Amino acid sequence: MTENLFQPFALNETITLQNRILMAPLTRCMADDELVPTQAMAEYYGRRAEAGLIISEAVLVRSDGQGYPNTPGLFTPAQVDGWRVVTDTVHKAGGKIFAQLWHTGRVAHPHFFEKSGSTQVIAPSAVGLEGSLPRMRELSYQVPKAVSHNEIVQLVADYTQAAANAIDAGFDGVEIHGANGYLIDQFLHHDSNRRTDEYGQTAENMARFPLAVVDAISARIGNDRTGLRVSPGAYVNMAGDKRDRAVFDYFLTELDKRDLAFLHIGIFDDAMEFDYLGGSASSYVRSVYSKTLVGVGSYSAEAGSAAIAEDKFDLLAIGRPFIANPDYVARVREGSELVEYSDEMLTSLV
Ligand code: FNR
Ligand code: 8K6
Repeated sequence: MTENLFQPFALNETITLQNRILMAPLTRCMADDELVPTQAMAEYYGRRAEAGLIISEAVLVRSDGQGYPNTPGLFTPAQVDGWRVVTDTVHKAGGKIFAQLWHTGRVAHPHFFEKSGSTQVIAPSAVGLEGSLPRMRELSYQVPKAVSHNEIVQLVADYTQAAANAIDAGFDGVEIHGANGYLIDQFLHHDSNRRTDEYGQTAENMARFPLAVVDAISARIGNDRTGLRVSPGAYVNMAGDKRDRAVFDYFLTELDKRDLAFLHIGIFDDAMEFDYLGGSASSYVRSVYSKTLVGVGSYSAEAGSAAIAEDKFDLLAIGRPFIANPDYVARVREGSELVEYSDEMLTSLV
């Protein structure tokens, strides 16, 4: 039983989705060396246009946000032109697509961006990640530089310009990547935010930069075209801290006043429970946030449909199964069998 997934869903007066299935953002590391999306990427997204909404793979708002090879950007004219081919292809196939706007903060590495002239990794505080980069084992994470107030103002401007570039490139909107331990999330957790100025220590201060990004982008492109992904439960690139709960209680209450297109949970498995949240990330967010919520994380179509029927969230995002099945939506609608995902599928764009 998955019928409710095939009901249209109005995000707001501007955007109505043809069904409740989102393609989750999936980094594929397949842009060219100038971080421009390719024709193969356009075709890959075009094949998935039956999703109610595609969220693009994470897209860099500026060069020093890069922490993985060949992740696309939205900060040069060539990148904007490349994305226009992608959005045209998706629109011609009847779909909708948002760009996920990304800066990795302390997860960045100069190996990827030193040719831009900068070698500095930035973050809220000078607290590095342990260990080495995935599949780049000779590189270890650096201790970042704590950003100054002026650098924070510049970051807000760069996120906002990237959002305007996304609209210019034909995207239907943007999802701000506030999840998974990257820059925005680094402000929201005590593990990575040790600041003593107006961006640290209290819930209001720790939410200041994330809310500034949300508000500046909403003012530039419209709150109806702005979504946000969050990870209140620390599970990747981050250590949890029970004090984080108060930060998210405040942040989510503020977001509730803003009428964004949607809020989206950032998690790999929604069965994961966090003691300081009193349960799963989605159940916690649902209890504090009253507007449109996207659930995700190791869901089958059947389990996601049941969760929607039980009002645990409103829309279902699907990640790995969408890599394995370009025609995921049609297969679910027709009840045909799915190809099982495996990590080897990450080496090519099918
Ligand atoms: C991801 N995920 C992810 N999340 C995100 O916010 N931005 C991204 O660019 C990526 N990239 C990415 C790449 C790959 C290869 C995987 C497997 C995952 C997380 C993804 O959006 C989703 O939350 C998880 O995959 C859980 O959903 P599924 O796969 O269980 O349906
Ligand atoms: C947002 C960027 C992510 C970048 C890259 C990708 C890769 C990963 C892939 C694999 C899959 C695994 C699943 C399990 C994850 C658990 C997280 C703690």
